Amino acid sequence: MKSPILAIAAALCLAAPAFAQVKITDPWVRGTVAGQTATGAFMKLEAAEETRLVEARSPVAGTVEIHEMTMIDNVMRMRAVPGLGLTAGKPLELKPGGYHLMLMNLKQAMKQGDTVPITLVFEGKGSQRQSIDVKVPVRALTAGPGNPARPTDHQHKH
Ligand SMILES: [Cu+2]
Repeated sequence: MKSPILAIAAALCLAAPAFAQVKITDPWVRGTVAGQTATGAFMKLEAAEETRLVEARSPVAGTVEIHEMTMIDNVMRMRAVPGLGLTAGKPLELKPGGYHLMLMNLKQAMKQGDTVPITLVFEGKGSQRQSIDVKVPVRALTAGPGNPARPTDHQHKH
C-alpha cells in the first residue's frame, strides 16, 4: 500500500508538465546606480499554448508593471499594459526599447552579479493561472559588447 506522502509526490510529478508551458530564456535585469528606484527586466518568452502574462512580482520591488515602449511624436515613451498575449510557439522578446517588466520602488540596489527572483503569472484558457519563478541575473547598467542594453532607451519618466 502506498503511503500518502508518496501518493502526493506522484500527483505533483504528474501535474508538473502543466506548469512548464511557458519557456523563459535569457532573463536579465538592468543594474542600477545609487538612488535609482526603478529598472527594467528583460527575457524571451515562448508558450506551448496560447496564454497571457498578466502579472509579475518580485520581493526586491514594491511594484512590477508590464510596460510597452512606443514612439509618440518622435519620443519613446513607456506605459503600463494590463497583460501580454503569447501565441503558441511564437517567441516574444522583452527587450530594451520594447516590452519589458518595470521593477519599481526598488528595495535594494541591483548590483551586477546579483540574482533576483521574479514571479511571472500567466493566465491561460478558462482563466487558469500559473506562476513561474525565475532567477534573474543582474547585468551592468552600461552596455558592453554583446549586450543589447542601451540605457538611454529606457529613461523612466513618471
Ligand atoms: Cu518601463
